[in-house]
Amino acid sequence: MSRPRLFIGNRRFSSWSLRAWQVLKKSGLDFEEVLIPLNDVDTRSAISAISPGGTVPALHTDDGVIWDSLAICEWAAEQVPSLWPAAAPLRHRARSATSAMHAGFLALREHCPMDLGREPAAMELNDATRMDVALMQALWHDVATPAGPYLFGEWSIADAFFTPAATRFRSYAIDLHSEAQAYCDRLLADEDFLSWEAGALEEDFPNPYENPI
Ligand SMILES: N[C@@H](CCC(=O)N[C@@H](CS)C(=O)NCC(=O)O)C(=O)O
Repeated sequence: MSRPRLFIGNRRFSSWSLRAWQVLKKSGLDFEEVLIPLNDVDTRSAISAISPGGTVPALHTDDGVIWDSLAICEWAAEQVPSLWPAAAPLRHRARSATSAMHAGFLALREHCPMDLGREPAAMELNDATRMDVALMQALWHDVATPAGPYLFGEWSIADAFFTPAATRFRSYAIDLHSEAQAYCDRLLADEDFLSWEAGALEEDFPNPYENPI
């Protein structure tokens, strides 16, 4: 079996790539990573050549291509089931919370894009974004297992899905309840996240929000 290849976007901006990459790291599975710079004149053709969905992350395995972050995480969990909580009720909650993040919180995602190079600074939030911030904190409060330390006990795919949100709350200096802030601090102290972030800060690609193509 050849090494799976994970195609990712810029570490600084590609929140979907971060999720899949962090889960593959936690899985302990061997993989190779290939970075495709976003917001480049060649980006579209480069991504289309490796991803039927036209997006990164995309994972190439001997069995074919998986081109969605959650599908890549599920591929990893097929081999390393501990990426989801072992107890069925927790696992069901973890999958539900993960799907909520994968499919929702659009205002927060659009209005506060992940930018690991941004100096934390507050900005005016619109109503929809403020609602997303409140809803996410309520979701965490409702689903979290008190045992901790992560949302569902041990670190799981759900925590990978919320890590980019934690970076947004920090980058845009968004006030959180103390419980939510403590959870974000834990996510941002994760060693794999810190390694991704260090790589992001070394990147020298144009900022797509300042120089859109
Ligand atoms: N639902 C997809 C979303 C992936 C996505 O939107 N990726 C962005 C980068 S973060 C992308 O590839 N954009 C294409 C482009 O910038 O041309 C997933 O979960 O993987």
